[in-house]
Amino acid sequence: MATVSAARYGKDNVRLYKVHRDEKTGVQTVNETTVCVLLEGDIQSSYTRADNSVVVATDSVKNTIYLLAKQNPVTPPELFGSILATHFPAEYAHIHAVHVKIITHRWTRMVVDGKPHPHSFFRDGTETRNVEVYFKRNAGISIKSGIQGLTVLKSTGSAFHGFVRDEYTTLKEVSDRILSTDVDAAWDWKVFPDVAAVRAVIPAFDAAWEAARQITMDTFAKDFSASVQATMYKMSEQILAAVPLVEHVSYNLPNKHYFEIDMSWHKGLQNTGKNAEVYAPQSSPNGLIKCTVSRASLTPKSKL
Ligand code: AZA
Repeated sequence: MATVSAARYGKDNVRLYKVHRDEKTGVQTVNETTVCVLLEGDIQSSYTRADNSVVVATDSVKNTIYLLAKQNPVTPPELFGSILATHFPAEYAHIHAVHVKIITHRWTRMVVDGKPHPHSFFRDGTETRNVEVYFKRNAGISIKSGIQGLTVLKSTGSAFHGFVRDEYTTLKEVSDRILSTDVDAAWDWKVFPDVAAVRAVIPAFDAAWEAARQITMDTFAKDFSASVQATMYKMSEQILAAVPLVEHVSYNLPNKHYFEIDMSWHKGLQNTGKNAEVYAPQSSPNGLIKCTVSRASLTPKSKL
């Protein structure tokens, strides 16, 4: 006998743009996101018996995202995600839990003639601010915020030595190397009982995103990196210290290798070690280093 042991459904890749027009100053502010909303509940019969009476159509889910965006603030995304996630169980008795993901794309205001332009923006990179909200009836609102796709590189100030050397090892120990990664960082907030509790700390969400981004870049730049592992732990510790409402911080960092090119075969040209100038960036394979750092007072939550 078969049974549905897990099911969720909804609309993904809902693209949303909202403008705020300040009538007094004429300054406009824009927000562009990609939203996913998936519903869970007493929906098994739609799978097992083709019972569509329990299905809130994914088209209606999309319509609801647009309507709630019109009727509510869409920033910070943690708040809009909470409004979306709590809407469906409030509206439909058989929907018990909702997963929301909001990806915010960058529109950075242009500086024109030395001044911030009132209505022109540019996409300064593929970095996104991501928020995942999970609401379950009687279990509160869980929010994970993060940064994805922040590509960084340092041309020195990184080493890697002292690792296991055995019959499988060919990697040379280095005291100076290039370090590059695409930052994927996330932080889990303590569970909020309801939307009112989320509203009560609205400024904390942007402040945490700014702090996490700055800590990531400052530490990447200033820390003499003994390894990706050691550097990401230092970043996580600082985010926990900076944002009291955050319980766990996770990093997921590819180690994007830049290989030296031995040119000695050509007239003895020196391009390795301290003479290395021309490198071959590698797209694959890459190292992948992950960790979750939690407040010592909490039971570690493994996300590895
Ligand atoms: N961590 C690093 O920072 N660099 C590496 C690793 C590692 O685990 N393995 N090879 N190179």
